Amino acid sequence: MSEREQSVAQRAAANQEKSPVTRVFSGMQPSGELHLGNWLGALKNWVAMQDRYPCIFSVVDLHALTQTSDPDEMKARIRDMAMGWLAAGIDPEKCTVFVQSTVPEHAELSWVLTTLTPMGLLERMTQFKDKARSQAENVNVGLFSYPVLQAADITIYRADGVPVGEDQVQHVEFTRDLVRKFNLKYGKVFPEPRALLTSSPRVMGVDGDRKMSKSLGNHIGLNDSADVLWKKLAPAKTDVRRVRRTDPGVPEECNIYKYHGFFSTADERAWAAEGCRSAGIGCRQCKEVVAKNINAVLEPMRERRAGLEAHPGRVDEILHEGTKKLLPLARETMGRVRDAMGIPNRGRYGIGEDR
Ligand code: AQP
Repeated sequence: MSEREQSVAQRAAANQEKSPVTRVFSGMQPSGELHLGNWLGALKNWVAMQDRYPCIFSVVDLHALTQTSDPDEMKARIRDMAMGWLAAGIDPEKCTVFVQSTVPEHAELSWVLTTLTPMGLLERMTQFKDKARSQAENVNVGLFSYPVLQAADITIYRADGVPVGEDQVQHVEFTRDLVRKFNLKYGKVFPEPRALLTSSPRVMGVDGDRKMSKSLGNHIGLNDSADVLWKKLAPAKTDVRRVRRTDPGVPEECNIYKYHGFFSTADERAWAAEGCRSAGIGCRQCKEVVAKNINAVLEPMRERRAGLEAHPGRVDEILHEGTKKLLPLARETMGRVRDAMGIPNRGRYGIGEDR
């Protein structure tokens, strides 16, 4: 394990040991297909957590507006993302699933939090710097203030557990800073949230060089067929020492061996490690076992997804139910925020109760 991986693992373990989580919130942008990085870094954790905590999971379409502007594409992607979650095991009987923009209090609280946010803090966010580079033609203010909206997503439900991948930890820490600032200035309204990481908080892409990401084209989609999966895995980078079949390698420095860590049994991992070190097996053989094991995980998802695709209306209903369930809680939080800050509650003007 590298030093970086060790520190992330330690942080993840420390996170689990802290005070108990009472409510979980997390979201994903409908910016394209779900991939193994999303699943291993976050979604798998969501599925496990729905049995242990009250969980709220949001398709964060307002965030996606910072990147996508095609209305038809947006509509299709929102439903597609929800389908992907349900196919992966998210159960609306156990947790709440909804679309961010259908609860307007996210945007309202976001503005309030913006007034507490120093520019300098946002300028330090690495995701903003990365995105500003990768979409240089569209560096909008939403991209810059993205972490503030994310802080509002979490705090509007007064959630204290946020299952995310490593790339989002900085944003959760930012949320904690804002919460402390708000509570100090206006009185305690919000609990301090913390990131909940899996044991695979940063999954590398098939290029072996960078984080698995759709935009980098180095991902394996949760909806990929066995054929597509193999087309991506077969040329995937392995340990650079293994130029020829007879060259021995160092499994700990091979990304495919890391995938074995996520998907294979202890025996298979031992077989791969020994075969790599001794050049007893070739990289192709090693990848075939990984492919078999990834397929075993994806196959039930593909089947569930096919079932959902036959009933898209059911997915819309689930999302609608989620919104209905969450609106009162979001309104209650905004009522508390308004009281704390000395701005009027809407109820006073006869335009709806806040709490
Ligand atoms: N490679 C990854 N390893 C571990 N966790 C990951 N996550 C994303 N990639 C990895 C986690 O998945 C959740 C969804 O995050 P998102 O909505 O921000 O998705 P994303 O980052 O937009 O996914 P991409 O593929 O990286 O998108 P592009 O390429 O469009 O920027 C988060 O919890 C994230 O940490």
